[in-house]
Amino acid sequence: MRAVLSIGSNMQDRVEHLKSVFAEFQDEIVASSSVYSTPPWGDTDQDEFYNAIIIVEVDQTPLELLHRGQALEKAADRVRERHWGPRTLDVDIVEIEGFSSDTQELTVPHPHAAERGFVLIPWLAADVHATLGGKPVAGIIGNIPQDDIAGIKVLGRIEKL
Ligand code: A4P
Ligand code: MG
Repeated sequence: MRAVLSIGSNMQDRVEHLKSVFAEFQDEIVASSSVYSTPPWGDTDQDEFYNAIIIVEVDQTPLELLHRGQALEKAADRVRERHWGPRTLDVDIVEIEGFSSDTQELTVPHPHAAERGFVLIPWLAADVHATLGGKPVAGIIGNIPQDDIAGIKVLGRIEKL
Protein backbone atom coordinates (compact mmCIF):
# COMPACT_ATOMS: atom_id res chain seq x y z
CA MET A 1 0.00 0.00 0.00
CA ARG A 2 1.33 3.40 -1.00
CA ALA A 3 0.65 6.26 1.40
CA VAL A 4 1.53 9.94 1.69
CA LEU A 5 2.49 11.12 5.17
CA SER A 6 2.68 14.75 6.25
CA ILE A 7 4.96 15.22 9.22
CA GLY A 8 5.38 18.35 11.30
CA SER A 9 7.01 19.66 14.45
CA ASN A 10 7.17 23.04 16.15
CA MET A 11 8.46 22.19 19.60
CA GLN A 12 11.89 21.29 20.97
CA ASP A 13 14.37 19.87 18.43
CA ARG A 14 12.21 19.93 15.31
CA VAL A 15 14.78 18.23 13.08
CA GLU A 16 15.27 15.37 15.54
CA HIS A 17 11.53 14.78 15.76
CA LEU A 18 11.19 14.65 11.98
CA LYS A 19 14.25 12.38 11.77
CA SER A 20 12.51 9.83 13.98
CA VAL A 21 9.90 9.35 11.22
CA PHE A 22 12.49 9.08 8.44
CA ALA A 23 14.30 6.47 10.57
CA GLU A 24 11.15 4.45 11.28
CA PHE A 25 10.29 4.20 7.59
CA GLN A 26 13.81 4.10 6.19
CA ASP A 27 13.28 0.87 4.25
CA GLU A 28 9.80 1.80 3.03
CA ILE A 29 10.28 5.36 1.76
CA VAL A 30 9.81 5.66 -1.99
CA ALA A 31 10.06 9.46 -2.14
CA SER A 32 10.39 12.34 0.28
CA SER A 33 10.57 16.12 0.24
CA SER A 34 13.11 18.41 1.77
CA VAL A 35 12.25 19.91 5.14
CA TYR A 36 10.37 23.21 4.94
CA SER A 37 9.98 25.98 7.47
CA THR A 38 6.30 26.97 7.47
CA PRO A 39 4.31 29.68 9.28
CA PRO A 40 1.74 28.19 11.69
CA TRP A 41 -1.57 27.52 9.95
CA GLY A 42 -4.96 27.57 11.68
CA ASP A 43 -3.77 28.59 15.12
CA THR A 44 -1.23 31.29 14.25
CA ASP A 45 -0.12 32.07 17.82
CA GLN A 46 2.69 29.52 17.93
CA ASP A 47 6.22 28.92 16.62
CA GLU A 48 7.13 28.11 13.03
CA PHE A 49 6.76 24.50 12.01
CA TYR A 50 9.18 22.27 10.20
CA ASN A 51 7.23 20.12 7.75
CA ALA A 52 8.01 17.41 5.23
CA ILE A 53 6.24 14.81 3.12
CA ILE A 54 7.22 11.16 3.09
CA ILE A 55 5.75 8.74 0.56
CA VAL A 56 5.90 5.16 1.79
CA GLU A 57 5.14 1.72 0.43
CA VAL A 58 4.12 -0.40 3.40
CA ASP A 59 2.86 -3.94 3.75
CA GLN A 60 0.22 -2.93 6.27
CA THR A 61 -3.40 -1.89 6.61
CA PRO A 62 -4.32 1.82 6.82
CA LEU A 63 -5.08 1.52 10.55
CA GLU A 64 -1.80 -0.24 11.21
CA LEU A 65 -0.01 2.62 9.47
CA LEU A 66 -1.99 5.18 11.51
CA HIS A 67 -1.02 3.42 14.73
CA ARG A 68 2.61 3.35 13.67
CA GLY A 69 2.51 7.13 13.24
CA GLN A 70 0.81 7.54 16.58
CA ALA A 71 3.52 5.44 18.26
CA LEU A 72 6.10 7.87 16.87
CA GLU A 73 4.11 10.83 18.23
CA LYS A 74 4.01 9.11 21.60
CA ALA A 75 7.74 8.44 21.50
CA ALA A 76 8.26 12.17 20.91
CA ASP A 77 6.40 12.77 24.20
CA ARG A 78 3.67 14.52 22.36
CA VAL A 79 1.35 16.44 24.64
CA ARG A 80 -1.92 17.48 23.10
CA GLU A 81 -2.69 20.88 24.54
CA ARG A 82 -5.03 22.34 21.99
CA HIS A 83 -6.44 21.56 18.59
CA TRP A 84 -4.09 22.78 15.85
CA GLY A 85 -1.74 23.87 18.63
CA PRO A 86 2.00 23.32 19.23
CA ARG A 87 3.31 19.79 19.01
CA THR A 88 6.58 17.90 19.19
CA LEU A 89 5.51 15.65 16.34
CA ASP A 90 2.44 15.20 14.15
CA VAL A 91 2.20 12.34 11.69
CA ASP A 92 -0.86 12.67 9.45
CA ILE A 93 -1.90 10.38 6.63
CA VAL A 94 -2.71 12.66 3.70
CA GLU A 95 -3.59 10.02 1.15
CA ILE A 96 -3.55 6.30 0.53
CA GLU A 97 -3.60 5.02 -3.02
CA GLY A 98 -6.91 3.37 -3.89
CA PHE A 99 -8.37 3.86 -0.41
CA SER A 100 -10.67 6.30 1.30
CA SER A 101 -12.13 6.42 4.79
CA ASP A 102 -14.47 8.78 6.58
CA THR A 103 -14.34 7.77 10.22
CA GLN A 104 -13.21 9.89 13.16
CA GLU A 105 -10.26 7.59 13.69
CA LEU A 106 -9.11 7.82 10.09
CA THR A 107 -10.25 10.30 7.47
CA VAL A 108 -8.42 9.83 4.18
CA PRO A 109 -7.79 11.84 2.07
CA HIS A 110 -7.01 14.24 4.92
CA PRO A 111 -9.89 16.76 4.99
CA HIS A 112 -7.66 19.84 5.24
CA ALA A 113 -4.92 18.86 2.82
CA ALA A 114 -6.26 20.96 -0.06
CA GLU A 115 -6.08 24.15 2.04
CA ARG A 116 -2.59 23.64 3.37
CA GLY A 117 0.46 24.95 1.60
CA PHE A 118 2.64 23.23 4.21
CA VAL A 119 1.29 19.90 2.89
CA LEU A 120 0.93 20.61 -0.83
CA ILE A 121 4.23 22.36 -1.51
CA PRO A 122 6.43 19.62 -0.03
CA TRP A 123 4.17 16.98 -1.60
CA LEU A 124 4.59 18.43 -5.08
CA ALA A 125 8.35 18.55 -4.48
CA ALA A 126 8.34 14.85 -3.55
CA ASP A 127 6.09 13.86 -6.46
CA VAL A 128 5.47 16.19 -9.41
CA HIS A 129 2.58 13.99 -10.52
CA ALA A 130 0.80 14.03 -7.14
CA THR A 131 -3.00 14.12 -7.20
CA LEU A 132 -5.47 14.76 -4.40
CA GLY A 133 -9.05 13.60 -4.93
CA GLY A 134 -8.21 13.08 -8.59
CA LYS A 135 -6.92 16.64 -9.11
CA PRO A 136 -3.28 17.54 -9.69
CA VAL A 137 -1.68 19.01 -6.58
CA ALA A 138 0.13 21.50 -8.83
CA GLY A 139 -3.28 22.98 -9.72
CA ILE A 140 -4.69 22.93 -6.18
CA ILE A 141 -1.72 25.00 -4.99
CA GLY A 142 -2.91 27.76 -7.30
CA ASN A 143 -6.05 28.15 -5.16
CA ILE A 144 -4.16 28.82 -1.93
CA PRO A 145 -3.80 32.49 -0.94
CA GLN A 146 -0.41 33.86 -1.95
CA ASP A 147 0.17 35.08 1.62
CA ASP A 148 0.00 31.50 2.88
CA ILE A 149 2.54 30.32 0.32
CA ALA A 150 4.98 33.20 0.68
CA GLY A 151 6.23 32.21 4.14
CA ILE A 152 7.01 28.59 3.20
CA LYS A 153 10.76 28.16 2.84
CA VAL A 154 12.82 25.15 1.90
CA LEU A 155 15.55 24.34 4.46
CA GLY A 156 17.15 21.31 2.81
CA ARG A 157 17.25 17.54 2.89
CA ILE A 158 16.80 16.06 6.36
CA GLU A 159 20.22 14.37 6.33
CA LYS A 160 21.90 17.76 5.82
CA LEU A 161 20.13 19.51 8.72
N1 A4P B 1 -7.22 11.03 12.40
C1 A4P B 1 -8.23 11.02 11.49
N2 A4P B 1 -7.76 11.01 10.26
C2 A4P B 1 -6.40 11.03 10.35
C3 A4P B 1 -5.37 11.04 9.38
N3 A4P B 1 -5.65 11.05 8.06
N4 A4P B 1 -4.09 11.06 9.80
C4 A4P B 1 -7.43 11.04 13.84
C5 A4P B 1 -3.81 11.07 11.14
N5 A4P B 1 -4.76 11.06 12.12
C6 A4P B 1 -6.05 11.04 11.72
O1 A4P B 1 -5.30 13.73 15.77
C7 A4P B 1 -6.61 13.52 16.27
C8 A4P B 1 -7.19 12.25 15.70
O2 A4P B 1 -7.23 12.34 14.30
C9 A4P B 1 -6.40 11.01 15.98
O3 A4P B 1 -6.94 10.35 17.05
C10 A4P B 1 -6.51 10.19 14.68
O4 A4P B 1 -7.11 8.94 14.92
P1 A4P B 1 -4.29 14.62 16.57
O5 A4P B 1 -3.09 14.78 15.72
O6 A4P B 1 -4.09 14.04 17.91
O7 A4P B 1 -5.18 15.94 16.77
P2 A4P B 1 -5.12 17.47 16.44
O8 A4P B 1 -3.79 18.01 16.59
O9 A4P B 1 -6.21 18.12 17.19
O10 A4P B 1 -5.61 17.51 14.99
P3 A4P B 1 -4.84 17.29 13.72
O11 A4P B 1 -5.90 17.04 12.72
O12 A4P B 1 -3.69 16.34 13.73
O13 A4P B 1 -4.21 18.65 13.54
P4 A4P B 1 -3.81 19.07 12.17
O14 A4P B 1 -5.10 19.30 11.44
O15 A4P B 1 -2.83 18.16 11.58
O16 A4P B 1 -3.19 20.46 12.44
N6 A4P B 1 0.79 24.66 10.68
C11 A4P B 1 1.90 24.35 9.99
N7 A4P B 1 2.56 25.30 9.32
N8 A4P B 1 2.39 23.07 9.96
C12 A4P B 1 1.76 22.04 10.61
O17 A4P B 1 2.24 20.90 10.57
N9 A4P B 1 -0.13 21.39 11.97
C13 A4P B 1 -1.26 21.67 12.61
C14 A4P B 1 -2.00 20.56 13.19
C15 A4P B 1 -1.79 23.04 12.68
N10 A4P B 1 -1.00 24.01 11.99
C16 A4P B 1 0.11 23.68 11.33
C17 A4P B 1 0.57 22.35 11.33
MG1 MG C 1 -2.44 14.53 13.61
